[in-house]
Amino acid sequence: MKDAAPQTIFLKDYTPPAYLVDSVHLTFRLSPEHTRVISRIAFRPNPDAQSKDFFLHGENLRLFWAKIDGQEVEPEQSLEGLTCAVPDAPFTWEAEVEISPISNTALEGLYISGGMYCTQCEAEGFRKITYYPDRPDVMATFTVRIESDLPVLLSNGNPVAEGEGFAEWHDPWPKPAYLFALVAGDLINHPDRFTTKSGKEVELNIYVRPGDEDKCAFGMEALKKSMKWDEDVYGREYDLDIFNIVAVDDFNMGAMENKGLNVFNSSCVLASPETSTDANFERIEAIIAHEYFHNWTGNRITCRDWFQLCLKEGLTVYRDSQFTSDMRSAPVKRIEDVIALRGRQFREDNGPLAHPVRPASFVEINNFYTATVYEKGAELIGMLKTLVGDADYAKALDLYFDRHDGDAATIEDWLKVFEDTTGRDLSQFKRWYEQAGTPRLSVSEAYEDGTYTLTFKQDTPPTPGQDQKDPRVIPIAVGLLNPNGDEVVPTTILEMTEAEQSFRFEGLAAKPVPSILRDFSAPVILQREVSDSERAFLLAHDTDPFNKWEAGRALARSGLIAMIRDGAAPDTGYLDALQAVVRDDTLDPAFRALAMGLPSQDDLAQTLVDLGETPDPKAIWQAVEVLKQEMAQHMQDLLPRIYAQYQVDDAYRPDADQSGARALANAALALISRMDGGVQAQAQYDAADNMTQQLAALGCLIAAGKGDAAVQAFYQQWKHDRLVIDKWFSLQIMQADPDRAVDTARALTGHPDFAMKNPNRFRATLGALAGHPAGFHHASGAGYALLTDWLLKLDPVNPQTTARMCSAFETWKRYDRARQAMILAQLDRILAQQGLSRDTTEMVTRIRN
Ligand code: 0A1
Ligand code: ZN
Repeated sequence: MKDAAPQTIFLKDYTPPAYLVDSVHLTFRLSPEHTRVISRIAFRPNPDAQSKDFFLHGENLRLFWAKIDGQEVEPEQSLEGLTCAVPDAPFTWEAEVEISPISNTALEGLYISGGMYCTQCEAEGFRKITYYPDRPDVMATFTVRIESDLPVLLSNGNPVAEGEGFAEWHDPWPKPAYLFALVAGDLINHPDRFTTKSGKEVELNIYVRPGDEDKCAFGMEALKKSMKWDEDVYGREYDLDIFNIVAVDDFNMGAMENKGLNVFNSSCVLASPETSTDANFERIEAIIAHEYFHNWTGNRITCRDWFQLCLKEGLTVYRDSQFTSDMRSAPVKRIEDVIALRGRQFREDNGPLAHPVRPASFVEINNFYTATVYEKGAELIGMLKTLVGDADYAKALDLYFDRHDGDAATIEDWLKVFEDTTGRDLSQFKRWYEQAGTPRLSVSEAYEDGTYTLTFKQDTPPTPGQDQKDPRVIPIAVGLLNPNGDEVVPTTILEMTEAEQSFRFEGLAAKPVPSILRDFSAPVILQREVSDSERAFLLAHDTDPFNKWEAGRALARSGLIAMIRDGAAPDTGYLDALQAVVRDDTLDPAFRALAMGLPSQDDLAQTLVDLGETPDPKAIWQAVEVLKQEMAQHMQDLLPRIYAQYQVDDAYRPDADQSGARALANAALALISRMDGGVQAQAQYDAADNMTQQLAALGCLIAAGKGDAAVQAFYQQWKHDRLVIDKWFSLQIMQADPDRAVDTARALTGHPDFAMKNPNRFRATLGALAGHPAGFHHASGAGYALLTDWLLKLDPVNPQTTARMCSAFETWKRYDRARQAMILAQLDRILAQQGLSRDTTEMVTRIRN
């Protein structure tokens, strides 16, 4: 059978489902090759429907029989599902199908990972399990019976019965099929309990494969903190008797919020000091919170259709970032989030894959789990909160939960609760959801007779399918400093609504220095001619930690650009200003570590493009190397003191304080290694009793060209641990010299531990290469060819991960003609592959246009 031609689906074509479902009963007879799924589904006609056609999604299912109200029927089957004549009244549908979990390498639907059965149904995986109206606006209660000899049999909701070879679960909360989950395996649980604020006792479990049981404690603490935080901050309580988390090795994404049964990529839940870095711990805490918070923002209130994905994802990312800010350091979290936003979302928004936070069309929804939907979606929530204020934000959220509990809602519903709460008209704000592209905000200033005027102009470049952009509401947080460094106007929110708009500050004794877009109050690109001396002034005096960091980053960027463009020497003004920050013991060490970071090479490439230049990835890499060397030299007296001062003597804790100290000491170590040839790094490597110290030292040794022995020793020490070996794969590539990166990656794809079918290992290898700009964009084109070879191998196995990794090519238009031609040739090679998946076809087609 031939695949149907991929169809574009449009938001404007939404129609309500023809039939609604009241309840679903499923029986699974598990077997690797021949799992049987027997369904009994209570349907009723939807009074709001525009059609009476009965259609059930279903893919790769072998149908044995189907019945309506007990009478066998002969449905008409197609590649996408089936149709059947049905009564114009409530009826019961029953069917039995067979599926083969063992052959499911796409990891959507029911599959087997490391001997464990598990499911992934978001977005459209349930249709690979049984025939069903697989759309989020069809919500039903589920009762599930699992028959298997495996000891642990889990599904959503509460357990209702279990016995020899079976278990039954009932989920009383109506849900869409994408939240269905089943897990079965020989698993070990890490148990705990939580009492909700109204006194409900909840059993908590983290289930893992034997051998991983020592890596659950941190995740469990994070879960309990998340449950408490959602009660305290949003008033949201948990609503089942049990909450289960399962760690799975083969998983396309980070984790999944299935009702009462969250499934996690093992890299996003398993943690121990010996095997996980501080960054891993922080990420795990955030992802556990994210999935837990979905219980209200996603599950109790879900999305009407997949165009509304940002309704649950933007809000839930925003909530998890609030949680991390509360648990750790808010300024540090904000800086980290903005680095990630600029690195992934601005890049996406600026290229051929740009799309609105709420897309208007898609071919394959899996291609829209993007930084735009998630991270920019979260920025929109933050702006909304800034515009309405904290108190009205809290009221609007209460109204949202009251009004829409149990609904499949839309962005219109979401904005309406804010309009009803505040009386504001949010129609202009809605443009943020509908228009793609990052606004450029240019600023000019004037000072006369004590009045200081800031004039802003906003402009958003065209994006695919959207040539014209309308002005958006932009909350611009501004503070003003006196020339002596005192703050004369504390943070004020300017609400920009026009294409061009001026704001006046009166009664100022002298021309102030503005600190604009504090705390990164809007996801825009600020374009302002600022002298290096003003940047150094803000780096020294700004009271807003984000803008203080931003000033240092801008200084570093302008110095690097001068080095790349004009062959300038490293800017000593920057080095002096940085040194002052690094030595300032009143500043948070984590902040100082962030200040020592340089703009990414990808960021520098884009900055050059914005200046009308064609970036040379190797030249960018070299400039960064030279600057790092200068930093090491310039601070050579200070760095050993910092390194020694911020050694942590206490027992390892992955908290903000300790990890901040380690981050600063390790940033110092990276520079020290440039001066001492890796002696200190080797000492740290040998003494390390935690992965943060060990991996940082290993990175320094590889970068110093002294890593061979440690690389071998690390492998011998950790070859039994899949997650640590992922780090081993990626670090070698990340730290490789640009001329060696492709060969290193290629050699690692030949390593016996390379496993294409495991998304983590694939990303650790080919993703690391794509993340090494000077290696990936090597003038030989070998990086492009190697990635393409592997994408072509992976596509028939796992289309979702293949398609996502195609975004490595999204910046192709930045580069010179020779590189462009080589990339286009590889993209054409991908498109020419027989039977290329819909996922990859859509991505490559969009990138190429
Ligand atoms: N909803 C999950 C992310 C997710 C999306 C799709 C997946 O498979 C295609 C898996 C997970 C979250 O936001 O965490
Ligand atoms: Zn999510």
